[in-house]
Amino acid sequence: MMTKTLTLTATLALLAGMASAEEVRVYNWSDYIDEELLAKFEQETGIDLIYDVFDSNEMLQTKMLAGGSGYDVVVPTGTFLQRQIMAGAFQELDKSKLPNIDNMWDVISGRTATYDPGNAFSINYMWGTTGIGVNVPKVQEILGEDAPIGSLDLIFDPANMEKLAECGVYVLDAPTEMIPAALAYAGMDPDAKSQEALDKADEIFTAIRPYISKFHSSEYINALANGDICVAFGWSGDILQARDRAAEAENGVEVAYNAPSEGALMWFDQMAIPVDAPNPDAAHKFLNFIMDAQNMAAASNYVYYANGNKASQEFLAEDVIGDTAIYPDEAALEKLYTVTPWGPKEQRLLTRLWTKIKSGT
Ligand code: N2P
Repeated sequence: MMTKTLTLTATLALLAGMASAEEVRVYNWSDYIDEELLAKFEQETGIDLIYDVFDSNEMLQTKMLAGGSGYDVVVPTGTFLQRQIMAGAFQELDKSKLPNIDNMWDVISGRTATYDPGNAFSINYMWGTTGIGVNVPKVQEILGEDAPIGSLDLIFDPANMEKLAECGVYVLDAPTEMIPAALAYAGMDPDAKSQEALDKADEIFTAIRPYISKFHSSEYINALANGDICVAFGWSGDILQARDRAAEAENGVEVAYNAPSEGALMWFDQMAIPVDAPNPDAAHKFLNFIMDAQNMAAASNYVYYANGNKASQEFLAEDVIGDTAIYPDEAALEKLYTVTPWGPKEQRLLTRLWTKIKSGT
């Protein structure tokens, strides 16, 4: 009798234990957080955090439009978020569960409201620009002291690219960012989506295609840092992370990031909760944790991206808040542009063009 009672008690305890093993699944960009924060979230909440990474909006969008991703928190860029909201992919945030939302910065919330009116479905995680990463000594050795490291000429002028090909050039596998850059180089509206614009982008990429060694959206961090490549067209913070990795390795590689002088894309990555998230309550806890001023500052200090959290600013390192490549001043801001989403039909044409460009045929 006694034994049986104990067994039952033990069974109940076990079941209770299983029920309390709460989980939250987060799907974020690669190289986009200080992993110590993930451990801190688990310690503070007792919730198991499953953290997966991606490096392409298109990949995330496929999952969001199909549904059933199993994720509780995802991080699309504003333009993609907007289309996914319209497709019904997200649930409205319950702001009563997000007291730290008061920490958010009205300047950025004002801008993200363009993609998510009233910021009803998302909070800003990070924002940044898309631009040029170079191994300065290497590029100057090849193109001379006055190499145009801050200009789109570096990437899109075939005469430069032909020479740079010998030390390696990667560009993002992100058509919604690379096509606008080509259009900015041509002096056209970077947000144009007409056939004429696509043809122009095709022409520009076809001329430099033989000199691009890879289209990839995350490998360039290490490739730049260890000297495998000398140029990457990529994301601001990623290139600044490459700068640090190179400095730590003391390998003679000196990386610099520049937002192109002709104009750079400014984007906003937004945390949102899928409509079919298994654990929306834990998702809100994760969002609230991220919006804590010190947590958000720790994330930015680690990945070198600006964030949309005003209260975090007093905790930011000087080489983050004081760097106009991360927190642009008025003059830097004037050179940044934003873009609008591609509709379903336009997106198909864009994808077809991008596949053609990448294949080099
Ligand atoms: C992080 C890159 C995120 C920027 N590695 C893309 N929106």
